[in-house]
Amino acid sequence: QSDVDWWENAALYQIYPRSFQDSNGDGIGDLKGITTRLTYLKEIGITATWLSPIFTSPMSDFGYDISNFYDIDPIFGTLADFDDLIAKAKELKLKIILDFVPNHSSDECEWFDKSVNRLEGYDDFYVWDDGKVNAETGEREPPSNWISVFGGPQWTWHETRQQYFLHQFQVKQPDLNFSNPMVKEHMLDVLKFWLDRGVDGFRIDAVPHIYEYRYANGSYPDEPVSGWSSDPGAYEYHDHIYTKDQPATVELMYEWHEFLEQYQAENGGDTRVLLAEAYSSVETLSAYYGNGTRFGTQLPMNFQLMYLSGYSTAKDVVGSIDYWMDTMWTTHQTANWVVGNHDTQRVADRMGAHKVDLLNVIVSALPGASVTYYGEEIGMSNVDIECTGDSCEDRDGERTPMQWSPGVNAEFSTGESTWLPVNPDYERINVQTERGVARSSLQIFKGMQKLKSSSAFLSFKKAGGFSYEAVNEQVLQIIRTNKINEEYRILINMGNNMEVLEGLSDKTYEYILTTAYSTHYPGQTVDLGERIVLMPFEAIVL
Ligand code: TEU
Ligand code: CA
Repeated sequence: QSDVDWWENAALYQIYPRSFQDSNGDGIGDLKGITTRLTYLKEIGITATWLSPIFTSPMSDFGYDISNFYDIDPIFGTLADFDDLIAKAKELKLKIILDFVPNHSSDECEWFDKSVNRLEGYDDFYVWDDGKVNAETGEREPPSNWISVFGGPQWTWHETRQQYFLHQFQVKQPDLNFSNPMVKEHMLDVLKFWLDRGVDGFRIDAVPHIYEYRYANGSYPDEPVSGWSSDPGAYEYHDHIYTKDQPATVELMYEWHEFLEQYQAENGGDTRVLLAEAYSSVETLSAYYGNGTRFGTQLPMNFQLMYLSGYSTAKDVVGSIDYWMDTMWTTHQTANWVVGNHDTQRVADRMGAHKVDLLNVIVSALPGASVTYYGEEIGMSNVDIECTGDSCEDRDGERTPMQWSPGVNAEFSTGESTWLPVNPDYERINVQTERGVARSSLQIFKGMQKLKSSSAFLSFKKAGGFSYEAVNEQVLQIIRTNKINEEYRILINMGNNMEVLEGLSDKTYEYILTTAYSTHYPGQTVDLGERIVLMPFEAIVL
C-alpha cells in the first residue's frame, strides 16, 4: 500500500520497565505489568516500544550492568513472562525492541569472573593492562589518563588478576574487549537469542564507547584537555578522541545490520531495526547510518531537540532541525526525533510545562520516526528526589512511576510503597483523567499520532511534500502535503506572547487540532489570506 517501511514513520515509545506497571505489589514495575498495558500503547497510536534493560543484573546501573545476557531479571519476571509479552504484542501488531548493551557487562557476569581467572578463551574477554611505571616515583600508574563517563579514572586495579581493567562507565561495568573475535561472536549469539524469541529490533546502548584506540605497541594514548571543564576528574575535562566513535565502531554497526538482514532473509518477517544511542556529532551519526554502499543502524537517535531550553525560539527550533536535516538528508536517509529519555530531565522541566504539547506536536509533524519517553504524552514532570547515600542517582527524577489514574499510587502499584515516589501531581496529570478532557496532553498526542499515520505525513522522502520555517521569531510552521495535494499546516507559537500573522497563504483551511490554550475549535475554518491570531504557547493543525 505504501512504499514506507514500518520503522520509517514509526511512533516509538520508550518504557523504563521499573516504572511502567507493577503487577505483584512489590513497588517495582515488571513484564507482566507491561503486558497488561500494551493495549494502552495501541490506544495512543504507538508503533513500537523499546524497553530499557530487563536482563539479569545486580542493578548497580538499573539493568545497564548485565550479569546474564540470556535471562530476565527476577525483579521483572521470567522468560515465560517475556514470551507472553511478545505474543500479546504480536496479537496487537505492536513491535517490541530490546535494549542491547554490548559495551560492558556487570562485574558479576560469569564472563568477567572467567576473565579475572584467565580461564581458557576468556583471558582477553575484557580490556586488561599492566599499566605504566612512573619514572620519578617508581609507582604503578594506569595505562592512560582516561576519565569515565560518570567521573573518575576509566582504569581500576584488580587485586586478583593483578592488572588494570577498563570501564568507560561504572567500576561495576567493565568494558568488553571488541578486538577479541570471541566477544563479537558472543554478542551475535545474544542478538540471535532474542531475535529467536520474536523481537523486532534493538536499541544499542552507548555505541560510541565500544572501541578504544590502542597503539600498535599495545600502549594507550592520553586524551587531550578539552577546555570544557576545570575539574580534572570530570568526564568533560578531556576531548574523547581515543575513547569515542572509533572507525571500528562504525564498521561494527554495518556488521550488525548485515547480521539482522541475513536473519530476516532466513527467517522472514518484517524488517528488524537498529536504533543507536550515540551522543556524537551529526556528522558522526551519519557514518553510523551508512556510507553509501553499506548500511548501519536505521535510526541513530537524534538528540538535537533535547538541547532546546525554555528560552528556545522558533528560530532555535529551526536551527536544530536544520542541523540534522542538512547532514542526514544529503544521503536520503530517514530522520528521527527524540523527545527525551531516562538520562535527561523531562520536557516539562527542561523547557517548561507549557512546551510539552508543543514538542509532541513538532516531533509528530516532522518526517520520519519519533521517540517518546513514557509519560511525556501526558505531561509528566521530574520529581525532586533527595540524593542520600551511594545508591543515590541524580537521574531518578525522570524515572518515577507512570501515572495511570487518580487512584492509589496512580494505579502503578498496589503495594504499600513504590521504588521511587509517584509525582504528587498525579491526581491531575494521569491517563484516566486526561482521557476525559478535550485538549489534554494525551488527547493532543493521540490526535497527532492519527495524523502521523495519514497519507500526507507518509510522503516524507526528500522529493517533497514537506517544508518548515520560522515565520517569525516565535512561530514555527511545518507544511506537509500528499500526492493528491491535500495540505496540512502546523503552526506552533513557542513564545508567551500572542502572535498575529498575516498572509501566510491565499487558501482557506479547516482546523483539525488545537492545543489547550487555543481559542479555536476543530471543524472551524480559517482564511490564511487574512489574519490569524495564535495565543501564547498555542499550536494548531490546519
Ligand atoms: O548512556 C550512555 C551515555 O553515553 C551516558 O553517558 C549518558 O550521556 C549519561 O547517562 C547522561 O547522564 C547509556 C544509558 O542510557 C545509561 O542509562 C547508562 O547508564 C549508560 O549507557 C551505561 O550503560
Ligand atoms: Ca568499550
